[in-house]
Amino acid sequence: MSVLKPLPFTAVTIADRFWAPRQRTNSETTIPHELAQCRSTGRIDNFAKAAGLMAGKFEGIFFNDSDVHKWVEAASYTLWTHPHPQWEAELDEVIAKIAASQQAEGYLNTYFTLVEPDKKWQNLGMMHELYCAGHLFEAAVAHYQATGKHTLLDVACRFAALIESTFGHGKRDGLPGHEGIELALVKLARVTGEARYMALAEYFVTRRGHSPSIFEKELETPDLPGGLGAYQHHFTRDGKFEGKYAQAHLPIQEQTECVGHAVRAMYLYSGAADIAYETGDSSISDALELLWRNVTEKRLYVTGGVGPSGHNEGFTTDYELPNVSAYAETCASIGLIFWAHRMFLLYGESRFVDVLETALYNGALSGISLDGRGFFYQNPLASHGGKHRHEWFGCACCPPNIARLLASVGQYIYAHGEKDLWVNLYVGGTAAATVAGDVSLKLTQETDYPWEGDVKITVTPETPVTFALNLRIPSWCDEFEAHVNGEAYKPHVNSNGYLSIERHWHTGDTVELALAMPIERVYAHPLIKENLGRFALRRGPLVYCFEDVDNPDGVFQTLSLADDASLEAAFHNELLGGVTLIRGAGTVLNASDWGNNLYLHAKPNLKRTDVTAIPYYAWCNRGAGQMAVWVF
Ligand code: FUB
Ligand code: ZN
Repeated sequence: MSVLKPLPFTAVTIADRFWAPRQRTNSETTIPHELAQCRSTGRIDNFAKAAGLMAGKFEGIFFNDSDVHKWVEAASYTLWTHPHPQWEAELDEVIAKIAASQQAEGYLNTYFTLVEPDKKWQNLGMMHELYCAGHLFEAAVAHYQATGKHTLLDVACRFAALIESTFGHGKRDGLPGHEGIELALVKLARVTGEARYMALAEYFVTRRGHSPSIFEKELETPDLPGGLGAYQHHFTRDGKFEGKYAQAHLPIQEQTECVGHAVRAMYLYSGAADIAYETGDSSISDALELLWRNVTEKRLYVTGGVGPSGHNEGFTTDYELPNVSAYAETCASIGLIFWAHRMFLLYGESRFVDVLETALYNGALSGISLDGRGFFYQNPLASHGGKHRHEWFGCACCPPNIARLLASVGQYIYAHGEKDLWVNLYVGGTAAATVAGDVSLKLTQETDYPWEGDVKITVTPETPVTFALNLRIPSWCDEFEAHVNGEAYKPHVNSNGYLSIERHWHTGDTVELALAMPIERVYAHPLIKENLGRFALRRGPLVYCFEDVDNPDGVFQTLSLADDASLEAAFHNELLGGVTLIRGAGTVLNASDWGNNLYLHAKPNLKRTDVTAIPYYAWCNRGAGQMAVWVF
């Protein structure tokens, strides 16, 4: 097992034509838009009310604080990438209200402060106090890293100290019903050096799933805040407490299948990977490997979406991956990115980044519109036309989650070990790193990824230095060439999936990597029933889809491409913010062939038509229409 570290977002700048414009839109449109939504829905006022700064009742859902915390996290990263004095002042103002709402003992949750002050920590299974705390901690760490200010970090530490003195071995037995605090405590521990936060994270990860069940016991509490109804998902149909919904059915070391609510699961596995990383506990990493195999071999959408069912917002059974009804929550794909990143840091293997990349460019990115103010909660793989993007949601976990992901995407590009450097994502820009112990180095990436697979990397160490530059060869890439300082480099991909170039590097040394990016047809396992006889198109990291607006001929659902149809990829600057379209000849059924007949007795003719596919992430940006990832 290797122990790698990511280059933080503060060490990376992005300058390309894919991510840089998205980060700019995030900064100029999404961040202000989301703040306005948090304001108009009473989310910010809830803090002012809890602080006694204004009169009034709590507004909204009991975990609305978490949306503000995620917004603070996103805005903090954005201040680093796009400094903006006005936004810094607005952020400071929001943080001041959050801080003012903190109770004397350190407690911070506006719902309980305003609505049920005597019932704190009583319904951990459903009422999200620890989940909201986790998002607060993540926001505080990001704010501190981006601005150097302690304003929110101090608040987070006071609350973390209270939670730490309340829960744990020899203290009160308690667990979050919605995970997230585990990975947040790890971040807080790393930035503050406080070992007790790490120990608490470990307790939350490892106590889960042991009997007696904390959640089952909690049900005996008379007059539970939030009521019993909220617990419904924890029970089987015959009324037995089960715990799968919140991954509390088995200790993490014994879990082999991804179950229950998908966002909860992704956050738990991320926190567990952090603990395995910190402690070296192989019983946890071995279980995570089994869980990883379960999700990637049996429960993952081709887009990197997870959790097909709206019923539990989560997992069902192996191979059940419906298209139109796919839930595939934006937050779940984001959670998968968190988990995949941590698995890479644990194992140093590119297979984890392959999944990270797929979720990033597809299932997560589809969650936000091109103009930065329209969101998806669910990310289906087909639509009959009724699916719209929304400016906000009553339960608004996804919009600020995608904002914080976009603002911090720099942290997923590079990693370093004690000596060497890893390039995981191909994104134009620069990175500052230290290699071979203590040699500072600048690295510049030039690329038009994801549209083209050519990448040029220039290495600028402060003094000549020997180390290995590990370039990820994506699993979708069957052919590539590499040149070092213009000379062909013998391509040898190591068993971890990297082209490892170990040499004595001098200022200005270059590596050119040419990843072949053909259009590929992807076929689903036959047990994924809806996709039988169908295929999806993929080019490089991008999964494609068809929209009826580009394919208006005939019955959209019958769109088909011949086996030998030649497909062409070409970049169109004028469309959808600039995208590579895939075009080719196909066929479609013509409804008009039926005339006034309900049934025909002769096999209908297929009509020849030109077919156009767009990147999946870009769908539903021209109004709601029909869409399909899988076609015949
Ligand atoms: O419960 C908090 C968040 O709201 C979950 O992660 C989402 O699935 C949504 O239910
Ligand atoms: Zn969400």
